[in-house]
Amino acid sequence: RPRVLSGIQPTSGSFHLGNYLGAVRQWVAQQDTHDAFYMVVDLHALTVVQDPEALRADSRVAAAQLLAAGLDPERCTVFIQSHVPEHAQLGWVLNCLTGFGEASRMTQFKDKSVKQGTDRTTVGLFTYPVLMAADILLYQSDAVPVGGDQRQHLELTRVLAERFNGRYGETFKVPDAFIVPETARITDLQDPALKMSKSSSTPKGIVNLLDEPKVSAKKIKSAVTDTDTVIRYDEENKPGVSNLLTIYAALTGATVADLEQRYEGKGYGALKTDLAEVYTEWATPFRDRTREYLDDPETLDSILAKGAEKARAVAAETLARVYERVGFLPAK
Ligand code: AQP
Repeated sequence: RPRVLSGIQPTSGSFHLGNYLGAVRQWVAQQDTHDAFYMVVDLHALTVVQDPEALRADSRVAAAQLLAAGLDPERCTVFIQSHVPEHAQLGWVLNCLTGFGEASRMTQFKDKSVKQGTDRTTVGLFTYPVLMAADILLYQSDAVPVGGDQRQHLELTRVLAERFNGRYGETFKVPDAFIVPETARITDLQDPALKMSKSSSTPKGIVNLLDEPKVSAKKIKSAVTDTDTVIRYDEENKPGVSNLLTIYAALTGATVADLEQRYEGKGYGALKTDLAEVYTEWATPFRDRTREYLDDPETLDSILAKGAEKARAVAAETLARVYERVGFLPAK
């Protein structure tokens, strides 16, 4: 079975609809076709200021949401990144293989650092993509299911894998990004030119999966569309409507063409009302299941402990090979 690995940050508690449709939904599908490793990336979360207690709590909330979304610890490995120290250890080795200019060209870093200002931007945020490369390469992953915003980071991962292999001999598998084009970029409900995002969306533009479904339904109903009335997929001229059609199709399994036909001659109001209902039907049991996992932290922690053990077995093997290849003296 080919192997996949991916991760999600535990920040802000709730995942948003972009995280789910762009990434987590694929993870659920791939647990039956792949040897799958999925983690809550708390080391990555630390690249911006976190309240320690909130981070600890949010890591459990993130893990509970992954399970509630359908990840089954019997069919895949779910763990917390900081439980596997090899991530940070390989991250260091790869930092020493990455050019400063190369890291400076990462657009997500550029965007975020401009927004925050250099004084508030950490070196951790700068090396985030290198740690992400370590995450992926440790598991000899064949594919990495992510949203479109991670494409450039995946390209860096491939470059670093090839560079290491070229310098020290074949060590890492060179992974491919797995990006589903239809849901690669779920956009902000209020500004469809932007991606739906924890750090830049306004509260009205983002659908947080753990919010009261009523609150999210209201946001969907007041999503920005356009002055036309035709329900048609056209990313360029009708980005708001196209985003709603994408979400609707992804949540129901209908095709966008089906939906265009179903809503022919109907107004945006009908589409939004129906989508609000579809979303509510999906989100209500999702929230309930998340709460159930959170109500039983012992079971949750034991799932995560088993996941970390399985992950570590693979990660330790890769790291040992890397340490030997780069010339570290083995500890006796
Ligand atoms: N809008 C999106 N559409 C499709 N996929 C998305 N992802 C994020 N936003 C969208 C994908 O979700 C996965 C987890 O992402 P993350 O842990 O990196 O979460 P994040 O980056 O903190 O989420 P945000 O909202 O994008 O945060 P900020 O604003 O901080 O950058 C990834 O696979 C990602 O591609």
